[in-house]
Amino acid sequence: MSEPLVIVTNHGAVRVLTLNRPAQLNAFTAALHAELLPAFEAAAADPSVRAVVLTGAGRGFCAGQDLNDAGMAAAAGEQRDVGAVIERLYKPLALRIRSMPVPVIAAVNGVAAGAGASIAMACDIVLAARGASFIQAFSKIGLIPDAGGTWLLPRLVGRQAAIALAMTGDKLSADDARAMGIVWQVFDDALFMDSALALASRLAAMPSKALAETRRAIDLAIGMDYADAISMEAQLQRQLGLGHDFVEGAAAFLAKRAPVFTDR
Ligand code: T3D
Repeated sequence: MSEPLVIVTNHGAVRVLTLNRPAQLNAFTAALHAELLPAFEAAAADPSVRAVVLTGAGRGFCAGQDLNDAGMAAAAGEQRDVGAVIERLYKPLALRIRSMPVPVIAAVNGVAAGAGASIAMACDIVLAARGASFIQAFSKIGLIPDAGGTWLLPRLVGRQAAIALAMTGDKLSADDARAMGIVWQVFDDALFMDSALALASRLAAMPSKALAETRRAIDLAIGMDYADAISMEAQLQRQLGLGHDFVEGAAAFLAKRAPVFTDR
């Protein structure tokens, strides 16, 4: 039997999805997409999963689109139509990540290039091993940032830095990526996965529904004016206020005990 292209493991309530094409730095093929999206769907549907970590096997996180993958064009239905690949494979993946009912952490263990960097940035929190790097590799092969990169990058680093990174395709170290706002925290390589799992476990014990709605509210607010954002917050807060987790959180605080959150 061949190795899975996505290794799925559980660490308590944390589901870890490991891209598993280490010899190609976990570059995306149609076959990898065909395992990764269902793996996210399965995590979304499983009530025992309260946080997801996306990482890579070996020395890379993900080198973006596999430039050798003949199956990719076939899966897109049209030869050489890169746009179709984005629409049919990367867009559903990115949207699934951005609408997960639980927090998603990108544990960037090594190089994240091209669409690999975009998918990392689509996650809620990006952690990086000190030896990891980020490369907007697209310009070097005559493309623009995709898989959400044009939307995500300027929101994280600002317009000028986004354009400079995308035009030059220069490699950004983990520490520089943190300074620019792409990465939340950097950990020494030897401690990296344990540190990522520790944060994921902490988030898994928190009120999942409120965390997912926090992501949604912030994404919605970006396109709104101040007054509309406050009204949107009121609407979401009304729903959360009627949920179990708010009652439990407040009761646990007043009783000076640890809360047990279950909403999802
Ligand atoms: O249809 C579409 O095209 C959709 C478009 C999607 C958007 C994109 O993602 S476009 C961007 C695609 N990605 C790239 O252009 C990155 C290409 N890779 C690199 O520039 C370098 O590999 C890295 C900077 C990421 C890492 O460099 P380094 O020196 O650490 O490793 P390496 O030796 O270059 O790579 C190791 C192996 O992985 C090597 O294979 P080999 O020679 O040992 O058999 C290399 O060919 C392979 N590899 C790395 N990236 C890719 C890849 N093979 C296929 N596709 C890759 N993207």
